Formats: sequence, structure tokens, C-alpha cells
Amino acid sequence: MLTVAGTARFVSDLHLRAERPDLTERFAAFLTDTAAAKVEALFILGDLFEYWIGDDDLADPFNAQVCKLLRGLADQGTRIFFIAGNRDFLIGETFAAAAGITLLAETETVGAGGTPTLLMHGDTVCTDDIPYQEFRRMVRSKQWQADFLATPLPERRTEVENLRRRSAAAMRGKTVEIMDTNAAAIRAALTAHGCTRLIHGHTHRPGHEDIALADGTAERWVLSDWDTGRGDALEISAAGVRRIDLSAYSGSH
Ligand SMILES: [Mn+2]
Repeated sequence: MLTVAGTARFVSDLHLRAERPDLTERFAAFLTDTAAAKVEALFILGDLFEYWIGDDDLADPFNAQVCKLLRGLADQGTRIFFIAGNRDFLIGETFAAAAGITLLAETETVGAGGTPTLLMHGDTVCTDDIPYQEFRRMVRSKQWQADFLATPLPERRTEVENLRRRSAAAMRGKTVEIMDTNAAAIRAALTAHGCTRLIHGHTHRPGHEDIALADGTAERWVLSDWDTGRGDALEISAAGVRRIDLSAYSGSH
């Protein structure tokens, strides 16, 4: 198990995109603070980008800018780990090497603050949303990804726009409950991995709750998205767990 002896920070669902320079500015300020605080490990739990169409799009100026920001933190000694979200699961080893980050599996156990902690993006435990899980299986298949990555970049951009429109339309027909996490799936994941803490994002429903397991209690932290006027990071250190409110964070202060 990966163990973090010092301070660890966790963020999710930043949804960075060229059309929202305010988000990138906030991310840059957060990374500067993370370096200054000598954070040992930063975990990005998916949807760093609004979309990612392949590592061969690294020459895009916006993508290169975000890559450089991550590299800057890595070069200052913070280890950066990434779990893919449902929008940036095509991030691969080329981007990882350029940005100085380490790609993790979709579910990972880390020791943080002395507690075995389960990390995931969060979409895998949204098991009530059956059409989404079917879609996920399709786009996570090696064949679909190979076919998609073999098409020219402009075609991929168009395809992603189509997928985003279809996804937004599908979401309008679903209840919040269907799109939220399934409590039994969460308990099963915690038990299977022997963890007493879960951190994830994806649902855009930030919160903190205790979860009763058959043999004790666990806690769940849901991280905020960054692009709807709020944003947070979770910090785990010897001092305990604290949520850092980033909604007022910007490069100017
Ligand atoms: Mn997501």
C-alpha cells in the first residue's frame, strides 16, 4: 500500500478548460500554496480536465499550460497522483511523464494520516445509473479507446462535443438519486479493501458522513467540483483532516 507519512491533499472535478481561465488561475494558486506548505503528496481524483481527447493533444496551448503547472509542483518535491475521471480517462503515460505525475488504478488504497483510505473518482459506485455504467464499460474498453485515438484530433473534438451534449440531455431525464452513489456499493468497496475512510468526487455533492459497516464505522468525504462557484481540497496531516475552502482562491491573493 502506498503510504504518505507527511501531509496529503486531495482534489477532484476541477473541470479545467480553456474557456474558464479563472479555474486555471485558481489551480495555479492552489499548487503554489501546496508547494509552500511542503505537501508530500497531491491526489487528483479525476475530472482534472473538462475533457481529454488523447495525449497527442499535448501541443494544445491550454493543455501544455496545465501540464507545465503540474510539472512545476512535481519539480518542487510534491508527488502527484492521478485517478482518471469520466471526462479525462484518456490521460495516458505520455501526459503523465510530461507532467511529472503518477497514474493510479480506478480504485486505490493509500495510508494517509495513519488511516487506510480508499480513493476513487466516484462514478464506479454510482451503480443505480445503469445507462451510465453501460456507457462507461464501452468507453473504457481497449477497442473503443484504440478506435477513438486512431481518428484525427478534429474528429475527436467533434465526437466529444456530441457525447457531452448527449450526456447533458440524458442527465436532464435522471433523478439526483439515480445519479448519486449507491450506499451498498460504497460499504462493499470499503469492506473489500479494508478501509475506514473513503474520499471521492464526481457527484458534485460535497459532504462528509459516517458509514456503519458490519465490523465498525468508516467515514466518507465527497469533494466539491471547482467550476460552479465553489471548490475545495481535503488535507490530511498529523493534525487530522481539514477541508480547505477554495471558492475565494485566486491568483490575485
Ligand atoms: Mn466525474
